[in-house]
Amino acid sequence: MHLDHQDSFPERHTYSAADPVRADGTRRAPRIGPGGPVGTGKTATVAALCRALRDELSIAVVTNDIYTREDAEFLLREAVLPAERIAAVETGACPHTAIRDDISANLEAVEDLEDGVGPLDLVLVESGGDNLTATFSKGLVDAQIFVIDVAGGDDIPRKGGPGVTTADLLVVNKTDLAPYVGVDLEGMARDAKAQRGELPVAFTALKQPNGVAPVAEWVRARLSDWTAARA
Ligand SMILES: Nc1nc2c(ncn2[C@@H]2O[C@H](COP(=O)(O)OP(=O)(O)O)[C@@H](O)[C@H]2O)c(=O)[nH]1
Ligand SMILES: [Mg+2]
Repeated sequence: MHLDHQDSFPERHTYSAADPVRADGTRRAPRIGPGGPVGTGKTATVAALCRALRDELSIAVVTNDIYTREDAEFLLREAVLPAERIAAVETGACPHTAIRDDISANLEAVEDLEDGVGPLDLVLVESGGDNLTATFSKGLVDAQIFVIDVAGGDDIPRKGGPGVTTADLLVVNKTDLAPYVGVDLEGMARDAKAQRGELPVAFTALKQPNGVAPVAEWVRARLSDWTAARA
């Protein structure tokens, strides 16, 4: 029996991009999500971005850990932002579920920060460490940064996966370690380009002074795009 499904498929319901306008009609802060495997430098990226941008922007951060508030506590200890600008979501499960599947706890944390210390210019939502397939729902963030590091091996860009191939920015961190782990940075850059085409890649050494500069520049450019879209 042949069934013609053309007119009979059910309507699809997916998370669409979160509404960019607040209830009062003003444009809300863009939400940028650093994700990537455990230990690559997501929290280091968030900390360095806060230090680089906090004098020019009103920033808030949401962290995601499985059973702890470790990343939020690190950011507090490092005093990258006042405590009331940092919120911790305990995912209780694989971190990607809270940034991709059921994003409600993260959305609530973002909204509480906006209500408590807003109006904000920028919200950073750090994913818990996950694997190469972990990506954010477009209903939670407006742009994603995928953080990998050279110590994970120079074959990671070649292995692909949605983080490496589709993130709005790919950060290859810990370039200072390249000589110690025998990694060819130019080869990594070629592989990343082959996977990503024109999408940008930033090589960073976040432990070095101003090592976050290429990522901070990219964030500034995203913010001016965001503001320009208001017109
Ligand atoms: N050598 C080196 N270590 C780094 C760099 N960035 C971060 N780290 C260290 O790598 C470890 C994991 O970083 P973290 O930001 O917590 O990773 P996360 O799990 O992705 O959030 C920490 O000990 C950081 O101090 C870097 O550029 N170079
Ligand atoms: Mg972290």
